[in-house]
This record gives sequence, structure tokens and C-alpha cells, in this order.
Amino acid sequence: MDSIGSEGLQQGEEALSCPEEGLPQPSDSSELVQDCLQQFKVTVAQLQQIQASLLRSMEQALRGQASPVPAVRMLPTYVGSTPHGTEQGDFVVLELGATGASLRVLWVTLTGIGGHRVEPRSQEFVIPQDVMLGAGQQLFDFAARCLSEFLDAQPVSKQGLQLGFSFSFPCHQTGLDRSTLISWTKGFRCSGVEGEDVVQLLRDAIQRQGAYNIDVVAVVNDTVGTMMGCELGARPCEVGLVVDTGTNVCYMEEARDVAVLDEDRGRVCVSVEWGSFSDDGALGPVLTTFDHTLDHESLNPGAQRFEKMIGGLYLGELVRLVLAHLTQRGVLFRGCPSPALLSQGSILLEHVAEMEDPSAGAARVHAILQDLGLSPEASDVELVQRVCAAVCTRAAQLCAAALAAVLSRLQHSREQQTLQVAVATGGRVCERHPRFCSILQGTVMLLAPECNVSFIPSVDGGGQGVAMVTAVAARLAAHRRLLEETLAPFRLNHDQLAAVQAQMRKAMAKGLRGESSSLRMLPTYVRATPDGSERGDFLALDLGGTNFRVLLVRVTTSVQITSQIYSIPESVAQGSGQQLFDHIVDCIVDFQQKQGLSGQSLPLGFTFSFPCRQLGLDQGILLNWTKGFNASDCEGQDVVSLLREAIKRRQAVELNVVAIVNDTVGTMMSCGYEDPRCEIGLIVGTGTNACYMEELRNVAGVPGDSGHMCINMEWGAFGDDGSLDTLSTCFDASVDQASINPGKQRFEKMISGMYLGEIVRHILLHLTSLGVLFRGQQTQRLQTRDIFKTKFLSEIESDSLALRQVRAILEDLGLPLTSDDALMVLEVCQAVSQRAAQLCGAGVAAVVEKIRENRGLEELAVSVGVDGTLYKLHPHFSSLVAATVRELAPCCAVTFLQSEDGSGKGAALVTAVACRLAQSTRV
Ligand code: 0WK
Ligand code: BGC
Ligand code: BGC
Repeated sequence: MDSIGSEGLQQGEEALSCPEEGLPQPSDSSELVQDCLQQFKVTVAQLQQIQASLLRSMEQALRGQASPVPAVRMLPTYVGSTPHGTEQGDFVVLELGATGASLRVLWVTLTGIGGHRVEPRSQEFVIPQDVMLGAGQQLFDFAARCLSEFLDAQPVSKQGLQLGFSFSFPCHQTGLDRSTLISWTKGFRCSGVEGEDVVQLLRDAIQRQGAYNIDVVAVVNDTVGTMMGCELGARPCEVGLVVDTGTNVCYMEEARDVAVLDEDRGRVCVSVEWGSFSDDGALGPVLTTFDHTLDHESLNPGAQRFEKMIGGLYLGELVRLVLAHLTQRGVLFRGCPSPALLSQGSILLEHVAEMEDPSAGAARVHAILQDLGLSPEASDVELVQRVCAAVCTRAAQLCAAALAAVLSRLQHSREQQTLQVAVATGGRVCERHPRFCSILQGTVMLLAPECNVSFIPSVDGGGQGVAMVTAVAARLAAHRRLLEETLAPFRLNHDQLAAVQAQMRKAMAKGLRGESSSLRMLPTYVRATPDGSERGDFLALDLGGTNFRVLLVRVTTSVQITSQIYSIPESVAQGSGQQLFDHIVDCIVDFQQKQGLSGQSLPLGFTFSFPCRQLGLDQGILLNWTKGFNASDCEGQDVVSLLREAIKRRQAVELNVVAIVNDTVGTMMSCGYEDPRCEIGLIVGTGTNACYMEELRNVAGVPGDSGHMCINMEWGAFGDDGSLDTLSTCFDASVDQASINPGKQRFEKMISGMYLGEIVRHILLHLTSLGVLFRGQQTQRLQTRDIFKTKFLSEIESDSLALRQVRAILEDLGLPLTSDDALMVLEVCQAVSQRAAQLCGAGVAAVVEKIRENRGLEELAVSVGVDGTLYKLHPHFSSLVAATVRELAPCCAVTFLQSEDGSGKGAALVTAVACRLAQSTRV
């Protein structure tokens, strides 16, 4: 029998003595009785006050108010929807704590929509008192033994069993299968469990038992099981009420109103834990001396005060305390108490329910009292029934006041005049007490007249409901496993990144020696970074990134830039070369007119962000287009000549093309103007690439072996020789095959902005085909190429963006998603961008280590000038690159400088250096 506590009433021998004379006069005794029973009378006003006070506490807790600590906890349960009815499968359910000193194991078969109901098989096990009060491990081992004993009797396999754990105590849940016990209630007080994850404790116990391989996929509160188990009637139950040994309620709250959750749409089931409601203002007046005695002698004095007025564990004890009180005042049993009447917990819920049951009749009450060692007279029987009625009526009324508070909250949060709602009820007080539910329903109608409530008794105490949640959890767990399997190839570890770094070093060495290598290591004829003595006005073109820009760069003691962005339509980027360069000259002329430069022939620096074999500063043979450009008759041509021919075709335009530079070089020069240690240029934008100052002696094919030359690595093509195939995924292959240059720019296609969105889209399509996302519904939109922009990754991954905004972006794409979907899309984006940043970091680590070894330095301090939309806008890309460089090149202190003015300024500075050098050789 669940223990409640020991002292209070007179105990021992003298308590058991029967008074010879001085029994109270009948009139006194009825007054005594009246006083006693009156204490259990609760007025409507008091009930309304409790209703209002509980509602206030609920809303304080929902808002996450910390002080004063709300009287109820309002614990989110990670159950986001009532059953769809699609749930199917066989599940094991373990119920602990709902029915006091017993646990129950069930085998539940869900048959989905239209399937016939299969009666669950179950077995109840009594939990020994010492287990309920002993070490936590002992309790969970006991549960694991019961599980095995039950399963031994079932024709089931020992493998792959999925279990739902109904754990009926207040817990902080952090997932469907992660739940930390806040505090024990009812008759439990095991050590070493409060503050622990009870799912892990059960998993460990099942492991120790070792008989079955059981996967605990969900933990739910019994109220949730009751709500989820309610037979699908006109409307699903959205409130789950349990009055068994303890009492509690859960309901479907608007997710936006649950402050701790980062959600703005949909609903989430919240376990109110109203057992701890104890607003002295509201409860004080209805608490009787018997309640205080009971609480004082309970296992958890001062806690669960509301529960101790309603829960089945306490109703019998309250009745006993009242009967003992009246007996010792001589009003009952001629003042002769029995040991049982004076011993705590001797009157059970079952006793009270039976004694109140009109069909039981006086004879039965008589028998029960005799079993308690009492010799009742008829008047005693009648008075005992009145005491039972008083205690239970109050319990039902208080429960109703609390339920009315929940209904008002629902009405309020759904802004409904009249609330239609179904309440699933469960627990032995509801099931066995003859009048509890009718008083409850009647009082609810009184306190919440604008709510039309249908009460649905739960068929099997919530076992079905726990199985429903388990089915949902199993589905989500399966989805999570599929998501992890899909994303695992994107999670690169240290060794894989170090291997990329080493392969890149090898390819760099081969490229510098002029051997075949996927890294062409192109000399750029830029031998020095600016020294600040440059002066003059220069025109600069910046082609190859997101925007085509024409710039006027005035270099004095500082650099002033005036620029204009022009678009390069896809038809021009993929048209004829002549068309492309004529378009470029049109833009220059338009810019000159706008800047009043017409007719002036300023030295021009051309940032041309494509792989060019340079034969000189103003000669660059385009090796191949990249990044969606594919203008004809350009590859293999000197790009400067193509520009000059276009200028010639456009009479009356004078332009002096002095230098052609790659955007990496322009970026290095631009940042080098501020920080002379900047000897590396990095672009992570539409495309990706890097350049750095190499020792001239290491550059085959360029005369001289002293001094430096900037090398354009064209690392976008790294891996085109297959050296990255071990890291490449089927999604990379799909993106490559769909590109206009399949097999080319493999490294770029795993890193840069033109491709990351497409990689994510292909992964989302794959996960949708597995049913993991969007309920398996493929949408036309998601099948559309380039519909998932890389900028979405930057937006979706930004910390300041709540899941709700993630959902908004995806809904704009016409994707029907749930909150779990939004979370998974976020994880896909994170995996893809993290891999990109780490690969980029491995590349930079290879370059800085090359420079350090070139100079035979222990330590190298160097700066990297960086540009590119992805690097600049993605919330985590730059820090992931820096972290990877620190990990792979610990002897290098690398500073990343974000280029403010783009590489156009760099092109102008290269032009300025060339003009200065040309000037100095002329004089
Ligand atoms: C801005 C630079 C330009 C470079 C671009 C790369 O001025 O030369 O090509 O960054 O970034 P994207 O625009 O491709 O994101
Ligand atoms: C627990 C609740 C549980 C209720 C009914 C209370 O003591 O704190 O979690 O739902 O009993 O079993
Ligand atoms: C080009 C490089 C350029 C990079 C960044 C790549 O596709 O091949 O020349 O530096 O994109 O724009």
C-alpha cells in the first residue's frame, strides 16, 4: 500500500482505549459532525477564485516567468499533434507511476486508419514498497525484469522492439526520448533519479537485464497517453485528464504562447502539473486541518498540495483522518478506534469508492468497516458515507475548477467565443468512483458555461495513446536516422581534412613544376603588393562575380572609388564572345558618360575572374569558362585582345588596358594596400579560388629565382583528377551532371555559392523521396533547378532566425512543412555549408603552410584578403574556415581581412604599380 506518512493522531495504546463515559450528547455530536463536514464545503466563489488563480499561474509559466515562481510548471511534451490515425505497428508500453504501487507492461498493436482495434495485451506488477523508496537503479532494474517477464510470455522476437515509456511524474522534456525527473510525487521517493534522464536510466536497466534488445523511443506523461489514446470520435481529444493516485492534466497549447519553445505556429501538448498548484490565497481557505495533517505526514510535505486534495492516493487517507478525528471525539464507533483506523493509509481509494457506491448499500460499508477492525452501528455507516461524499465531492469540484481554468486558457488562446473541446479522462478515481465524473462535469459546466465539453473516458488507461506517441517518435527517430545517414558523408573529420590539405600541397607542387595537376598554379606577373606610393586615376572592370562593375579608382594618399554595377544577362554570358565584350564596352562607355570621363583614356585594370594563363600583366589566355559563363570563341583567346577588339569596334573610345588580374589577385592587392602582410587572396562567392605570393624560384616557366610572384591557384578545379572522389557524394554528382561543365571545377562545386543551394535541394528531394520530409510529398517547386538559392542557407542558418522564419522561407517555396521538417532543412543546410567551409579551410591551410615552409619559418604570421558573397553573408562560414585553418596549420597565425572595395580596387592598384614600374623604367 502506497505510504503517505505516520504521526498526527493519538497513537499507541491510550489512543485505542474506548471511553467508558462522557460520550458527546447527540446535539454536540451533530455539531461536531457539521463542523467537520462543513470544512469540506467549497463555495462557487472559492472555486472561481481557484479557477482564476490557476489560470493566472498557467499563463505566468507559459510566459516563462521566473519570479515569483509560478505555482504550476506547464511542461512542453514534444507531442506536436493529436493522432493522425496513420500510426501502425507493434509497440511495447511500460507504465510507471500512474497507478501508484504497480507498473504495467502492455503489447499494443496499432492498425492505422480503418484498421480494426486490436485489444492490447497487458500485465500488472506490484512494486514492493522498498523499491518505491529505495535506490533508483533498483526501481529501473525492477521495471526491466517485469518487461522481460511480460515479453517472455509473448510470442515476440527478442530484437528491434520499440518501447514507449509512460512515466507519470513531473519531468523536463528536451525531446520525445529525453526527459529529466524534476521531483518524485505520490508514493515514490527513489534516490539518484531526480535531475536524471529517466529514459537513459531505463535504457541502462534494460541493457543490464540483457534479455531483450528494446529501443526506448518515447517517454510520455500519463495525461498525454490518455489524451492521445482517446478513441477518434467527432473530434480528437485535446485535453488529457488523469485522476488516479495522483492528478494532472495536459492540453494542446498554441506553440507561439510557450515561451521556452522557439515556435510560432502549430500546437504543442503541455503537461500542466497542477498537482503542485498551491496558491495560498486561493487554496488557503479550502485547506482543512485534515489536509495539513495529511501533508505533514506525507513523503513530500509542502509539495503537491492540490494533488493531496484530489488524488486517489490521498482521498482514503483524508477520510481516515476525519473518521479517526470523529471517533476520538466519540462521535463515531462509540469512540472506539481500531488500530487500522489509526494507522496511516489503511483506507484506500477502493474502500471510499465502494462505500460511496449507492449500489453497494450499507451492508457493504458495514463489511468494509469491520475489515478495518471497527464495529459500526447503522448511524456510523451513514456518517461514514457522508464523510466519503464530502471528501470526494470536494475533490471533484476542485478538479473541475482546475479543468475550467484549462478550458478558459484554450478558449482564450484560440480566441473562440464558444469552445468545443473533447477531454479524455483516465485514472481509477474517474473510472471507479461512482460520482466523481458526474460532479466534475456538472461543476465544469457551472464554471465554464461557454465551453461545450465532451468527456471521453480512455479505454485502456492511455496504453494506446502511449503507443501512438511511440509510433510518432519511432517515425521521427527513423527519419532522424535516415537524415544522419544522408548527412554523414558531409561531416568531415580531422583526418579527412588533413588528407585534403596534403593532396592540395601535392597538387600545388606539381602545378608549380608545370606538371599535369588539377591545380594549374598560374603565374599572374604580379610580383609585389602595393607599397603606398601609387598615384593616379584608373578605370577598373570587375567581371566574374555576382555583379559586373565598372569603377573609377582615384589613388592619392588614400583610394577613392566610384563604381556602377551592370548586369550580364545569362543570354550574354552564354552567347558569343563578341556579344559579351561589346556589352562590356557598352557599360564602360555608359559609365564614362555618367562620370564625365568620355574621351579620356585612363589606364584600365581588368578583374577577370576566370582561369587565364597569363603571358604578361596584360595578356591572359582564357583556359575555360566557369560559373555559368560559356560565351563562345573565348576559350584559348587572349581576353585583353578580345576587349581591345571590342573597344576598337566601338569607335571613338580610347581605353588603355594595362593589366588583367584574377579577382583573387585583385582582392589580395586591395587588402594588401591596408595590410602589407596580406599575401593571399581568397574568393568564396559564386565561385571559389585563391592566390598567394610564391617564391619565384619555385615557379617553373617564369625566369628568375629571387623575389616573389603571385600565383593564381585556380583551386576551383582541384579534384578534377578524381582526387576528391572519396569525399564526393551522390548529391555532388547530381549537381555536377546538371552543370554546364560536368566533371570540371569539382572543388568549387562542393564549396561555392553557385552550387550549395543546389546540393541542398538535391538532398531535400532525396529525403522527401524517403518520406522523411514534407510527408514524402514531392512538390513541383522543389524539382525546379536553382529554386533553393544559396542565400537561403545564410538566412536559414542565421542564429537570430527562429525556426518560424525558417518555415516562412520554405513556405514561400511552396513546401508544405511541419516544424520537424524546418528543423531538418536547417540541419541539411548546416551540414552542406560546414563541409564547404572546412574544405575551404583545408585549402587555406595548405597555402599558409606552403608559404611558411617556403620561408623555413617555425611560425608564420600572414593575412588573407577575402571577398565573395558566401564568405561575407553566411553567418558561420568565415569562423568555420578560420577554425579549420587553426586546426590544420597551427604554426601559422592567419588574419582574414574582408575586402571592402572588392577586387576592382586591386585591379586599379596592380595597374598603378605597372604604370609606376613602367614610369620608372622610362625615366
Ligand atoms: C567581389 C569582387 C569580385 C569577385 C566577387 C566574388 O569584387 O571581383 O568576383 O566578389 O564574389 P561573388 O560576387 O561571386 O559572390
Ligand atoms: C504527477 C503527474 C502525473 C499525475 C497523474 C502527478 O503526481 O506529477 O506527472 O501526470 O500524478 O499520474
Ligand atoms: C574562377 C576563378 C575565380 C573564382 C572566384 C572561379 O570559377 O575559375 O578564376 O577566381 O571563380 O570568382
